[in-house]
Amino acid sequence: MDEKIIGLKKKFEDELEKIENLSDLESIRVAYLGKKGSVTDLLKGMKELSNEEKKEFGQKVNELKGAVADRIAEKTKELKEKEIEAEINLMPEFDLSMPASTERGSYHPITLVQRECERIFKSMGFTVEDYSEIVTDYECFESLNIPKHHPARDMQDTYYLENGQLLKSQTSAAQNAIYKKYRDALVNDGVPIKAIFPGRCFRNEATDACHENTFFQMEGVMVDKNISISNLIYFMKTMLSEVFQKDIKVRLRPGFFPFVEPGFELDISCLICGGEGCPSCKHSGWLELCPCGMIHPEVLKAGGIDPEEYTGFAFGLGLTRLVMMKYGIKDIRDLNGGSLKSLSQFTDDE
Ligand code: FA5
Repeated sequence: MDEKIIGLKKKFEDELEKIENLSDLESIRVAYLGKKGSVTDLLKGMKELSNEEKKEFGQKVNELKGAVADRIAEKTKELKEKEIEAEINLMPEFDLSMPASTERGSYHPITLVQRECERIFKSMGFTVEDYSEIVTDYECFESLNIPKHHPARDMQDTYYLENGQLLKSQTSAAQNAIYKKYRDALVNDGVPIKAIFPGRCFRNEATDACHENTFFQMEGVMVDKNISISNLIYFMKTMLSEVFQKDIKVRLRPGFFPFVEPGFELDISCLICGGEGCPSCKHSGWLELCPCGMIHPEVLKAGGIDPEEYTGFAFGLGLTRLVMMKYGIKDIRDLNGGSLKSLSQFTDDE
């Protein structure tokens, strides 16, 4: 029986020597130590032995089992180290002494204009709020006086998630949360709510020179006692003259949004064609830039604010369109195109 053990051990060592990868090593482990493996098989021949011999032979088989297991563990370690070494050899070499690239990136034109608007509004006492891109139906529509099946929803078809949430179609989706966040300070301490919230919006849109399916807006709200349309016009005018650093022709016309009453469309004379008409302004000479209005009493109520006591204005600036006008970009799609060559024309490396 001893020769059997010695023979099997030699056979195992010869086979182990030739193994070059972990999967072959696993096969040899099963062939020797598995339930039907050669080492386990040795025990089957013990029936003919005396009790004393059985004890001695069993002990030797167990020693063989342990030795085989140890050799497999050693080989596993060796093969794993070889695999890591091979991976390292495949990696490109890094020369840590090489000087860093001197080419610097630049900010996207939308980022630059957004920061400029933030600076202007902060200087007028507004806080800048951040808000999620994924919102609930309540935030985007119902809290804004747009119940289910309201026709105003047709203008803002967007992308829905399986859980019923949606990619926000307008920054107005943050209004309700902002009112709830600041109403205590308004009611208890008399601190007016003055906030802007820039953000990315999404709409299921047929794209053209002035429509994208992904674009930026910047919402602004102000709520206090005795806020009127004159306050709204003052802030809009200040913002536009600061952004453009020159006189801009604007027009205010009635506009319908269920969350403001009265509502307005604030258009600016197209700066691409000087008001003559071009594809960027749909040949009208005017570009819809910043709808606005006095916040609807139902919207204030949904935000926990008493509309009998407080009034406010809200606006939804089309930030991407503002960028087009500021830099004379004729096609809105260039802003999302990701071409560094064309974008770098409009930016400076800050
Ligand atoms: C709204 O989204 C309202 N939430 C704005 C608002 C806020 C009204 C507060 C009253 C009070 P509208 O769908 O018109 O409104 O979009 C506002 C601005 O976003 C537009 O004037 C335009 O400048 C910009 N905009 C809208 N859709 C697109 C689009 N597909 N691509 C690029 N800009 C767009």
